[in-house]
Amino acid sequence: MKITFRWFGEKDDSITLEQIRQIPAVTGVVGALYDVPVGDVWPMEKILSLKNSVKKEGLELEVIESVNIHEDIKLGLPSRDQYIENYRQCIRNLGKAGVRVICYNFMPVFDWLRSELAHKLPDGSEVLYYDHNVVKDIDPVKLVEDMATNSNGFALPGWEPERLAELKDTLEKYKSVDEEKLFENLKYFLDGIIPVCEEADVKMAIHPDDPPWSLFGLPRIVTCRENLDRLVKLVDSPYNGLTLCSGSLGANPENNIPEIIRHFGGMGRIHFGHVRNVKFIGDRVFHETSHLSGDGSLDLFEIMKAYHDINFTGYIRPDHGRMIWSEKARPGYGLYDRALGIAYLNGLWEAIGKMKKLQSK
Ligand SMILES: [Mn+2]
Repeated sequence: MKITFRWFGEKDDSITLEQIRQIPAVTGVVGALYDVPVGDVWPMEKILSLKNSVKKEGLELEVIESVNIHEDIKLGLPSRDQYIENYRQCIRNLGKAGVRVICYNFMPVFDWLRSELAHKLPDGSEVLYYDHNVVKDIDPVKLVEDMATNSNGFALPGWEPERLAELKDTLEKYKSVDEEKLFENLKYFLDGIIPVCEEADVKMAIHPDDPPWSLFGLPRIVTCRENLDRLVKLVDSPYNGLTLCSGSLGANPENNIPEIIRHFGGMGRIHFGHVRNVKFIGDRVFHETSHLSGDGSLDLFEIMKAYHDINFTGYIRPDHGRMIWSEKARPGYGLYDRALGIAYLNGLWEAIGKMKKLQSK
């Protein structure tokens, strides 16, 4: 496995490349261009400039998270063909720059969602928290309106209050898109891009929906093993693969993460692993934790052992961490707890490998 660390760029991240480089075993950064509007082609010179700044610090830029999908593609509007064409060019440009994996998601309208961004745990650390009882009765338009006053701590990437009119219009358009239609639209997108991925040697890795269930009546399809099975068959190519996010899929206790890793990893369809832990509090109520198995509901030893058993050679990154030691950073993306997470994953990996050697003697 190759260990990477997500970085939001010089302007948007409190963490420096030098700090990332000093975390044991990290060889690469997971980056993105944040100033290119969704749907546009990523310009070659901007990609190369990002790559060069990462390279200068002795790190690789082989994974992009994310190249976001324009809403018209998810909705299946006629305008999608132009956006798919742009995406194809984007893949070619990234491939030329040495990028091997693109992480993306296919969640309608909203990206990940939490009901609290800084929930205090007894030890004083702060974590992301989700309570479906809070979320289920909220009108999404009101939710974005409320963000203006910042009264409830929600963060909805990409839905700033000034885009409210657009949001109402988009929600209206989704009334005719159910799960079946969304699968169809995903297939249309994949049919358009996977041949280019094969030429450019860039693997697509879809990120599960977070949380893995429907919100605000909008369809969500990247939620469980059964749907992932359907997804990898939409286009039967190794370039149509997965970002296996243990914390997103794992928010539903019915998803057996080690088993899912063995299944899809055995098929060669996992290209990127996000590893983190969550703690179940109740039905569709959970919070994030440190990576340690004992702190959450997922067994990180079993997860790392599953990766080891499939001889995983793809990319891994620690996912969200807690906010600790008075660090000020974007929620989930502080330096300290993610670095602790990596140290722990390194320890598990080394121990699993050495135990296997001992047992084979
Ligand atoms: Mn993730």
